Amino acid sequence: MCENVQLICALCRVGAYSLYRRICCKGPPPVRPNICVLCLGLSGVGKSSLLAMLSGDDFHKVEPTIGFSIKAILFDECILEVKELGGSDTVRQFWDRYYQGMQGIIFVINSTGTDEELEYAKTELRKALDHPSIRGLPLLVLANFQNQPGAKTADEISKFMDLESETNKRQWTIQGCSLDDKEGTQSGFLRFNEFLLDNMEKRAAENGAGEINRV
Ligand SMILES: Nc1nc2c(ncn2[C@@H]2O[C@H](COP(=O)(O)OP(=O)(O)OP(=O)(O)O)[C@@H](O)[C@H]2O)c(=O)[nH]1
Ligand SMILES: [Mg+2]
Repeated sequence: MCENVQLICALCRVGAYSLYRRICCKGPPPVRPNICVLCLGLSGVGKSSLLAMLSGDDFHKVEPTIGFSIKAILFDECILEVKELGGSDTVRQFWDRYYQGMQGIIFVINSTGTDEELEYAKTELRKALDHPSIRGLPLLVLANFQNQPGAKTADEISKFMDLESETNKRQWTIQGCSLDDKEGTQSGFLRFNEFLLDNMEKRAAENGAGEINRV
């Protein structure tokens, strides 16, 4: 009789402990991968403003970027460490010094630009994409200034930039965006993040490294 009571008490203790573990001890959430990406584009196309908007900073106060600036943007699935390079002529000639070790590339375009300005942007984009350190990296093109009259759509920009020719070389996506459209801008990043994580997994498998944490 006494033994039965002891057994029941022991079972109750195990049950209570399991319940306590289930409710209170879920353990820390899995660590999100930290991914380093570059943000390029001609001067004044809105790189700093969009990055400030996404990280919740005041985007009305941005100054032209001298050299480079780094911003961490938190998403559910990863943390993007974005290195923005200034787009002025003097900084642009040194862009390629920053390519080493990057895991993805964001290219911002002013969709209201003239054909001449867009040709210029296309030449700079091509130059970057053809660089050996950038080869194969996922690409996000942001067709910014969609809140301005006369802006070309993301489809029109995609055709102009001949992005289709990248399809066999890397995963890419284009997103129309503006400072008035945080949600739309974020949706482009969510697709981009998936590509970045795919690419990380692919590279980890090639190098025989362990799995990455995918939340
Ligand atoms: N109307 C409108 N203005 C924008 C938009 N995005 C950026 N701007 C404005 O464009 C100007 C230049 O923006 P920046 O973010 O400094 O541009 P940037 O590409 O970082 O320029 P650099 O750092 O010089 O290479 C700022 O006055 C922004 O407020 C947009 O979507 N719509
Ligand atoms: Mg800037």
